Amino acid sequence: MYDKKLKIAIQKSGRLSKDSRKLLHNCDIKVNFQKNKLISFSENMPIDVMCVRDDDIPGLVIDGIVDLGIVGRNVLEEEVLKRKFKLEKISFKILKHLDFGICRLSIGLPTEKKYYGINCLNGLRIATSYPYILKKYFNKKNISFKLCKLNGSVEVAIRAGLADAIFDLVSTGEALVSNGLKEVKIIHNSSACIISNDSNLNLFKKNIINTFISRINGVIKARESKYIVMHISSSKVNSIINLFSGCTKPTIYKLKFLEKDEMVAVHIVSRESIFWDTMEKLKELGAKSILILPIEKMLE
Ligand code: PRT
Ligand code: ZN
Repeated sequence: MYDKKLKIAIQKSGRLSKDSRKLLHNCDIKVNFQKNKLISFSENMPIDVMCVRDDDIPGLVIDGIVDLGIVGRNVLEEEVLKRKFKLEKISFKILKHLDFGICRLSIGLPTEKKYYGINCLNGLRIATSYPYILKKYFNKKNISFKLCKLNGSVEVAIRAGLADAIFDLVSTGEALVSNGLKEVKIIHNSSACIISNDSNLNLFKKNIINTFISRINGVIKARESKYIVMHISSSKVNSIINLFSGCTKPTIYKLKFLEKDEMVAVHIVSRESIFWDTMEKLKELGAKSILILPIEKMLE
């Protein structure tokens, strides 16, 4: 049967779920999420959203059960390595790296334990939920270790006498510190990404995906950009533009209430956040009525 609905898998509840839903919302994909329902339908696009555990998302995409998935690269990499180890066929594509779910997989040791390089971990028992990523890295470095596979509470494994070291996700590092641990080596950097099973897509679905990705690009660009409005003497316009690297061509309006010095209104889209020191430099150049505004959407 010709499948006319795109299926997207996102995390049901957890660290990626709020941002994944927000991303769909910002791309104007309206979904009426209902508690405890596996599948929710979009009201305005031919899209179904499947809410599942994050660990299931790579497999659902690779096996072609859904077309797209939003998942952390850590979970994706672990599933891919596991399937490669079992000599299974893997087909998927990372369509877009996203700017949320940012974290890293690191080795943690008790604070008092001395660390003098990766070789000092040789032969230790290491607790982790990510054995395949750990094994890949240690094999490359020719280091052996004993595995303690845990699906949660990894940071208490040392205190519980289960392991000598841990290999776990770190974001701020507070969880490590509060468990008497220190981060000694980052092995894998991660953030959320969108993956697709491109071997399974008809033209109709490909078109919806292209629209979705183009909207995501617009959302991300808009989030990183600022709209700046100010009044300034026309002789200072070039100095102003030089302050904003990567800004698009400014729009300049002549102001009617002219005095000796010709004043203009300058509108600029800056690709970067604007800090107070830039505002102060603008003021030093004589700019008045400076406004920095957020941009909601951008399509170029
Ligand atoms: O139920 P389900 O299986 O779907 O969820 P889960 O419990 O397996 O995952 P969840 O929701 O905890 O995390 C989902 C994804 O978010 C992870 O796979 C990562 O891609 C990403 N992510 C980003 C993180 C963190 N930051 C993070 N800090 N995942 C986990 N943590 C843990 C960390 O290990 C520590 O225990 O959060 C705790 C606090 O971290 P610190 O360093 O900020 O103190
Ligand atoms: Zn999980």
